[in-house]
Amino acid sequence: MSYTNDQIAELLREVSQLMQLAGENRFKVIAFDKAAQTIEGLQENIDEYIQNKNLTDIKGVGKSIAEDIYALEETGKMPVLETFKEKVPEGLIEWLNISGLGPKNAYKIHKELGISTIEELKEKINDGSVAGLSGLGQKSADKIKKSIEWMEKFDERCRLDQAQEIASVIFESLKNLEGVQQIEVAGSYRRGLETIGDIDILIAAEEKYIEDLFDVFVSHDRVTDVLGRGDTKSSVRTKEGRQVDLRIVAPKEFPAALMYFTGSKEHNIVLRQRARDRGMSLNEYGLFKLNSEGDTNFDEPVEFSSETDIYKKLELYFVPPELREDRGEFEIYEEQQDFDLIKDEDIRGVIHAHSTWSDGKYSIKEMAEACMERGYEYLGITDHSKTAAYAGGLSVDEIRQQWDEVDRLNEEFKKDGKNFVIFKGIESDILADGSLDYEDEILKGFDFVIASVHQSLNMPREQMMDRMRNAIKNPYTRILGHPTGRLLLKRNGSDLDLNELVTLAAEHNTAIEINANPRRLDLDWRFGNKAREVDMMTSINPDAHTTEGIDDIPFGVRIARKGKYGKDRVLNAKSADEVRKFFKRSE
Ligand code: DGT
Ligand code: CA
Ligand code: CA
Ligand code: ZN
Repeated sequence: MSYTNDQIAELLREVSQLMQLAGENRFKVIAFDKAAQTIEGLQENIDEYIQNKNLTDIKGVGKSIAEDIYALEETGKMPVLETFKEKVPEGLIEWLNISGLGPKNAYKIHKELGISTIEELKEKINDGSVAGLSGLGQKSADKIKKSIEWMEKFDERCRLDQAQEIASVIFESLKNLEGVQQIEVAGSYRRGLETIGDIDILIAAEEKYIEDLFDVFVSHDRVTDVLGRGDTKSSVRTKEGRQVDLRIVAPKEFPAALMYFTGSKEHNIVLRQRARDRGMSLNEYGLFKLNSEGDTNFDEPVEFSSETDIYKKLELYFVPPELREDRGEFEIYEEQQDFDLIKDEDIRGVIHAHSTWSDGKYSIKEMAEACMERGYEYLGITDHSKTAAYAGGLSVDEIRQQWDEVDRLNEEFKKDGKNFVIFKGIESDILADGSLDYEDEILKGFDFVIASVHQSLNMPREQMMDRMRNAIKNPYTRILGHPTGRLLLKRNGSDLDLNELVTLAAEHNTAIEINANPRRLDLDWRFGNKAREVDMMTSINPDAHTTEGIDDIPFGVRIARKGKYGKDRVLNAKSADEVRKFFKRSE
């Protein structure tokens, strides 16, 4: 086995966190944390040090940590981590985020009360058990309680897929209830933002149904706390720690309320101004004429029956929710109804998927069949390249065998009359200097190459830029994979000037993928305007490691919509023949 610098750093950091919770000596804790930091910032590949057995040459890596890393390399396990994993349950790590609760006390509470989740902790604070522990007392307990409340109130956001899981369950539980005329999830969720603060649900119902609807909502079995309940709005917290707001409005107000609560705030501000410019006032209740003093005249409503209607009154075509960010959508929808903005149904094939040849869970054939079942016309298989040894990257020999397998499968599909083709691809690591992972002789044999960074993501900006520029300019690179390497809410990506890279990619007729894995969604949609301006091609890639991973594509489509990609600029919305042409650079 071989590991990246980041992977090893992450493991060391986990050790230091677990050590804190186990009440381990402070200096040991710091030692692991420091080592993690150094290794993360290391220019060289740590593998070289491991092979040369000179890890202790790295400043901050002492003998015992070095031994742990050698052991990891040999056995796939880090002994010190295993020891502490046994001592401390994983849920406890989250407790470290509670200010006012030090690791020592955290360990004490966990040990003496036998609890390890934040929910349990809250219970034990409320029933006085925490205050009763020696060395804690009521004051500490109150402080912890407060900071949990604070943490939850200003809690980090969650990913779109996590929000979807919660939103859909609650939506389903409400949609068929008596009195519900219309229901929609609004807010950032409806706009398809990559991370979600709270989930906003909106229902159109007559007043007499409101109480019963709220009763069902607040007693849903996902709900752990009722944060507030009023005449028209209730807020709850789910057991995942997410806040969900339910607003119930009069049916005739629904379109205006939906528009308002979909946001974004910035989009709404422009809409309100457009209304004023046309002698009207727009708010969450509706559209009204202005009186002679320029105030809203609630006695003179302007009729509408849908969001489209309201937009029309503001001299706009319907703006798809994903575009409501005040980033140029008004200019577009003043002029035209649609510009072939990419849709789920437009996607014709799957590009960027892994198989058992590297770190995927299914064979190429199984992946291909899963694509066919879903109605796709092609699969671009891209296992990892040789430098990504930790992910089972392919040697030159293995590549040749894989090519034979793909040829065989393609013949088989043809014989069976299946309209399906597998493209031979590779997800080549972008090495530190920006070069690809094989000799030209081999690169030439692929139908296409996705070039991705998997190691040393934290190089200084200029160095990282050079690396990426080289990768984009390489004639074999057809798609740049997850360009920043970010993991949403977990790790910032590389420090890059993406506007420049988007431009460069367009110049070299190379696509930059929108990695559809909801943990990545990288390239970020915010570079969509630049991409549109320079006519950059994208490809909405699931980076699937399992057959289910293919189903991440719709997340990528949402992000592509936010980035204003038309169907014509999405590679896998094209036919297999057109894709082949793009790969061959022969247009
Ligand atoms: P989030 O929850 O942080 O992911 O983002 P949103 O966009 O869902 O924001 P949220 O839940 O605070 O509010 C939902 C929508 O309600 C928001 O997109 C626009 C509208 N809204 C909320 N507060 C205001 C406001 O103060 N002014 C305006 N114009 N609109 C607002
Ligand atoms: Ca929200
Ligand atoms: Ca909200
Ligand atoms: Zn991949």
